[in-house]
Amino acid sequence: MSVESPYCPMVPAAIAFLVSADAKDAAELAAPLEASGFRVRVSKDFTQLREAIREHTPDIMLVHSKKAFGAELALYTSLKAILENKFVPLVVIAETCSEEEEAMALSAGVDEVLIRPYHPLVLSARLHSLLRIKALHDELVDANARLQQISRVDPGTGLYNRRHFFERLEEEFERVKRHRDYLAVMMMDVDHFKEVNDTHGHLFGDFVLRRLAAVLQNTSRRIDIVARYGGEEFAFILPATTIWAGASLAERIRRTVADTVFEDGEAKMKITVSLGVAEVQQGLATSVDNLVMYADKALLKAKSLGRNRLAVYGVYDRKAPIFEDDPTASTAP
Ligand code: GH3
Ligand code: MG
Ligand code: MG
Repeated sequence: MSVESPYCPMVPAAIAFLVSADAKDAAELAAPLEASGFRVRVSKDFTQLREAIREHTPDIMLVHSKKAFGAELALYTSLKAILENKFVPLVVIAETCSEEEEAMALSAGVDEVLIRPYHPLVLSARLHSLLRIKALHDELVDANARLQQISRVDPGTGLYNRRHFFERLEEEFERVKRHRDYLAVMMMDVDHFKEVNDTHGHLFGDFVLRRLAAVLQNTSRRIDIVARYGGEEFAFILPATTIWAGASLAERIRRTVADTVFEDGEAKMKITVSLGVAEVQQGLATSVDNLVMYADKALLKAKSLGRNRLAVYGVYDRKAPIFEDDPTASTAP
């Protein structure tokens, strides 16, 4: 039995978990729910209910309470807590209930208290009203997740954007300050990218950047954060990475990019990249901006030394001479 209206639509797949200690009561309570479109799964106590929730999240939960609420209040609160940020309406079906008990149940996290006997139409309408609120809540959670994703991602390449890069770098920087771990940052710039656009057009340029992003993602490790810093510049956060490990990753990326043929069916070309690496302890960076600036300085060095190479800030490397402003200069080999 149910009322159908724009405000009270049938929800064919709505799943209701019902807790009732007594099989006869459970059957009586389940019948009108099933008649108004719910698929009902019965548990005989809270332990069984929790097991059922672990297997599957219901759309609504109903608890049949035969006595004064008392001890059950804490169970209601803990039930809502295990569902974390999901909103699953919790309805108590009471045989008797004082106004005080009703208020306490609602304060404990219960969303609706229904006192028997009730008309099946009222039961159906109340439950559908809760499902309406749930649908709005779920839409909001989805929309927030989508917005959060959009706000982090560069649409041209699918990589993280500059804003997310700095957010994550701040987090990593705080972490290494506490644990005295290593943290490297790598900046990368495509060499003579203007020529790519000038020779094959901007659309091919865009294609190259997209493909390049995929190459960078595949070449770096899962824990690394790869971001588009802007234009044809990319930035990497390399957690738990010494300057030497960072340099070796930079060299792997340099070689992989140089070996890749960028081909979209019409045009075809190769590109090279220059990279600069800096590491917190090595460069004695005191802030995130500092660290990025050091990696940038190293990148400029790589550019000025002829491109298609890497440079590291603060230490010797095969292709990167030590910088004048390097605080470790006197101890380097
Ligand atoms: P260098 O080796 O010194 O880095 O030379 P370059 O040509 O790469 O550097 P420059 O800064 O002169 O030019 C960068 C070019 O990158 C110019 C700009 O139009 C192009 N560019 C930046 N973002 C995009 C993009 O999203 N799509 C395309 N197609 N081109 C872009
Ligand atoms: Mg550039
Ligand atoms: Mg460039």
